[in-house]
Amino acid sequence: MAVGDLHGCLTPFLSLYARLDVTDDDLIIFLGDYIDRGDESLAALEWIGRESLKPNVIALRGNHEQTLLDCIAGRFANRFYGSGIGTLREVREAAKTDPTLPLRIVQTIRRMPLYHRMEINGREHIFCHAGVDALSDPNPLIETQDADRIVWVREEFYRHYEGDAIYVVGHTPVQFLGQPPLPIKRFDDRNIWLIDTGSCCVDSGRITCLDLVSEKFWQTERIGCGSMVF
Ligand SMILES: [Mn+2]
Repeated sequence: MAVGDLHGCLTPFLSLYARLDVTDDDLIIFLGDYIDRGDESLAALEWIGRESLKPNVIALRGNHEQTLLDCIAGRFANRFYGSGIGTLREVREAAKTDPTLPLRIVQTIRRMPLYHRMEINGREHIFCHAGVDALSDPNPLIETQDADRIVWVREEFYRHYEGDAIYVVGHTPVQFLGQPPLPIKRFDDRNIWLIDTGSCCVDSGRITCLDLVSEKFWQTERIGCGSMVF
């Protein structure tokens, strides 16, 4: 089961997740971007941090986690982190009573892998937050990609990727591609499942969970209330 971008909307996600009857035999892969834009960023990050310690849960890293990590570690100036200002404020406030919090956040994010490869129904699947840069090579090896591209790439991936492995990604809300808020299979006739359905970031936004074995999916109610500009 893959889970698309949460973006700080933990409560609606957890009420959906509780209804899915997930067991220890199910492998759950979260595609990243747990934080920013919604108002439960810190709670979402702490929840995914605990959840990712379970052997059947993989929490991948998104560009928002990477940016938060870079800000806390001082590699990235906070003023450039527009959508994360609220999250940084939340962290700074909570750290006053819990001084180990920033270190715990750094450890949680450092533990998040960039991708996961596995076979499903006899086909190779690669799970990651955004994709790979396929502009000059239509089937690049994810192992040789810069971490930055894996969590940030957009058109260079979904307009140019031509490989046989099926990518399962989030990062770009399907609504931005002129689609209704449903997961997209074989985007633009490529081997890409795109399951970021906007969360709270776009007007028709919701959070999507997709079972790759049965191709059934589940969604929260519409939680998006704003129109985002990326
Ligand atoms: Mn993203």
